[in-house]
Amino acid sequence: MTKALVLLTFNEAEALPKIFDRIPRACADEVFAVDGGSRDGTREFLEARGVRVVTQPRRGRGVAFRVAFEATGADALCFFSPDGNEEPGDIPGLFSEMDRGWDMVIASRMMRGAFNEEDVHWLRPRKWVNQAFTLAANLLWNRGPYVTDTINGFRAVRRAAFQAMACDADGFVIEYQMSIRAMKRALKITELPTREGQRLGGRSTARSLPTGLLFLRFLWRELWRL
Ligand SMILES: Nc1nc2c(ncn2[C@@H]2O[C@H](COP(=O)(O)OP(=O)(O)O)[C@@H](O)[C@H]2O)c(=O)[nH]1
Ligand SMILES: [Mg+2]
Repeated sequence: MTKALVLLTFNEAEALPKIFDRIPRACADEVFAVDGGSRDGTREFLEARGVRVVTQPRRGRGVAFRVAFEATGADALCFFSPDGNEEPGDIPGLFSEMDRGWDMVIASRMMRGAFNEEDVHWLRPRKWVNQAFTLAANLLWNRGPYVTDTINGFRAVRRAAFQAMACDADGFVIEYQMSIRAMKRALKITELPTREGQRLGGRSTARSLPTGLLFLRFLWRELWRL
């Protein structure tokens, strides 16, 4: 099974240099970045280190996932966002699980042994909203073991599985759509516990309320589709 590690970036020039050397690039046959149109030197930073940068036709993480599969012929792709939220040390583990035959392996911030960035607080609004969406997906569509983090983008996916999912979301709802479509098609999903870190600079473009409303609209639409 050939493996590609895909870095997803949009204006990450501040965080990227702080994490880049910790990315275990040798565990993949190929490493490249899909960029949403950075204008802060992200692309130049990567290219100076020999990383191919593929530019998306338009912004959005959903667009980036599809562009990544078109940009490589690898059998399994691991998606990593180098902003500090994801632990690069978990990448080899995700690939090893793929070698065991799973269709999709998700790094979970919610399962036993995992850590969510809000776990330091008593109030965890973002985590709880995520868990509600995850519960809905599991109740509606999952016939296999409970998936604890349907929304995390840090995951590895098999090419054939991604094709079967036929995802059309353009933005931040893409990971949730992938999880739901995988459940609907009874694909084999597993999870590994991960520790979510704090952003290392730059800023998030996923604003909570608009993203939440987008998820609700998406969930409604997904009820009526195969
Ligand atoms: N390729 C690509 N990456 C993106 C895009 N938008 C955001 N990202 C990356 O996706 C990751 C997560 O985005 P972020 O704004 O931090 O969302 P949050 O982690 O949910 O708060 C970061 O590494 C961003 O650089 C996009 O349009 N295209
Ligand atoms: Mg982030």
